Amino acid sequence: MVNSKWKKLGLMFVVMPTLALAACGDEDENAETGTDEGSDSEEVNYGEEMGYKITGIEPGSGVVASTEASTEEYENLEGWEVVTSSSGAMATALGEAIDNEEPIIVTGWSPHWKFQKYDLKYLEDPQGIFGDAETIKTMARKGLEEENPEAYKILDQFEWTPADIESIMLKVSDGADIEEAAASWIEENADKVAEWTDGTEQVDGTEVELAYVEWDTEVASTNVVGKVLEDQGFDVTLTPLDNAVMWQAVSEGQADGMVAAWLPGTHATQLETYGDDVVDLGVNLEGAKIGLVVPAYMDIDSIEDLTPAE
Ligand code: PBE
Repeated sequence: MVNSKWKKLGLMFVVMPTLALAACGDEDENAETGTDEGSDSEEVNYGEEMGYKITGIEPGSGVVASTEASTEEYENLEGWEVVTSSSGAMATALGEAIDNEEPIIVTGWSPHWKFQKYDLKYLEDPQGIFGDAETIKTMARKGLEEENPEAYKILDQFEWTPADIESIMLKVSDGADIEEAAASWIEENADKVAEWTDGTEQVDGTEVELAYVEWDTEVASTNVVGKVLEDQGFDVTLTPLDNAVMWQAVSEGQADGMVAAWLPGTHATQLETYGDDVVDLGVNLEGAKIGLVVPAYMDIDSIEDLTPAE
């Protein structure tokens, strides 16, 4: 599979190298050391320890937008900041914080391998800013059904479960190559894949282009679908883009489709902007969720347990 020609859009990710700051906080005034403030009390001020920063991911992500909204809506998050970077940088910061048993709040989502690797919890969200259960949906460009019916049908029939996608994400987080992990999942799940290709014929090099964002979930799903298409004889291009640009690309027909639409909440803004110009092929995964995620050792349960910045 080829990676794209779209660099000209200039909208690919800029991965900011500032990740570590979010995790460690620039002020290293560990409450545990208890130097200034007699902090042997259980009342640890996590906010202060974290510099009132939430470790975000890509700026265009729905979960970052919701987190920014939460800092406006929750009075107790007054003065908090969402530091954006990339999904990879967030995962690194989370791992480092856990190694050091430091507090950290990340913009999280499920399915995700982090829940299999670490003991984590979602903070309760009494105001419902992060929504409830999410699904992941597939969107195709208008005209694909007529112009490339085999690809359209495979995209339409693609669906799987959190356990399926997590098994791939976990391997990749342990260092496996995504193309190899996708290929071996496909081999081990031939029955499921046969349902996706059911009723379609092999093609001979027909081009198909899928847009995606480099979130772990979408890296896994897009590579699997891409490989299935390739095995059916397609000439596949996978194009990593910013979230809004992914939607735009499908709506304008520059990409044939994507399997990365998080709804009803996470990408509601993008659906509103581009929804009339894409074809909704339905849910490909049930049981997704977004929210603020912390290590289980942190002694808070709700967003409302955090305190305003001083
Ligand atoms: N995510 C993963 C995306 C959707 C997929 C939750 C990081 C987002 O927030 O837009």
